[in-house]
Amino acid sequence: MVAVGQGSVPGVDVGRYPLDSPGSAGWAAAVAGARAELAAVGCCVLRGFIRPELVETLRSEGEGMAPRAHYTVENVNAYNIPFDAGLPTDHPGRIVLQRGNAFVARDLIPRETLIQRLYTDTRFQRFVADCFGLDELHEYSDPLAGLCLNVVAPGMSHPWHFDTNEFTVSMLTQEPEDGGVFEYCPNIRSRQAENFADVRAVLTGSGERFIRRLALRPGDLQLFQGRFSLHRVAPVHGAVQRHSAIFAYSDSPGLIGTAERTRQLFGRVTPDHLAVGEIRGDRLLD
Ligand SMILES: O=C(O)CCC(=O)C(=O)O
Ligand SMILES: [Fe+2]
Repeated sequence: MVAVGQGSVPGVDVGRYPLDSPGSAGWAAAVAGARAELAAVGCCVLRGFIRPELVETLRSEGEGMAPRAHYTVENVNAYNIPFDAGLPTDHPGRIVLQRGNAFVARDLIPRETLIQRLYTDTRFQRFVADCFGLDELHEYSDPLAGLCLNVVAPGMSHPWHFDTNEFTVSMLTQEPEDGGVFEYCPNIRSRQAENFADVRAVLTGSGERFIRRLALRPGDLQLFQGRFSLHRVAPVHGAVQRHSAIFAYSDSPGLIGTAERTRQLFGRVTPDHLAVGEIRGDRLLD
């Protein structure tokens, strides 16, 4: 394993992205670039964010934890709402998709791994907050959902969906041999308009005009606004799993998932989740 320098931002190529000197010209330029891309298409990729000599560490740490993922195939829709919600017959929420990705929960990700150290690093958090134009950025209180490894095995996909949270930070840690491309439809809906016909076109395979594809490499950092941009990880092919780290933050403190959703995603809950209904009814993930 390659040692990460003492005092450096864990694994980050600070030559390209000077997270260690907030407010410097290089820092401001990186933030300005990210903001412009986010404003235009709701997505930004910071290429080579992790130092090249640490990309193999990133990959092998992910490979080591991947067997701890909760493997299950769930029938879902793009909105993650119940199928019995009484939707009109042509509503895209009626289209059944199979969610075959699996998450390694935060409490099963060793503390010393690069992704765990990056998630809690205050310089990383400050940089991410600035890119998204947020005054505050908080780690989740949720002991499982705050940081996850998303595992998409060959033959599986993470189907089309909108995110509940307005912004997502992620990093590919292992590339599949083939497939597994991140696809997204920039701002296919807005706060004002659901645009069901367009969403339906994408879900039924006739919405190619809306779709963009990202050629991600391990160690690239992706900033994404998934609330308005329908997105998926296309089916993975070949013998190698696709792994990505999901760094979940919120602009308000104390966020924790519902027991029901937590059980679906991770196959279990913690006492914190069971206490949620009583103490934090206003800060649920769903
Ligand atoms: O793993 C990825 O690249 C995408 C994950 C995603 O869309 C999600 O977790 O909501
Ligand atoms: Fe998503």
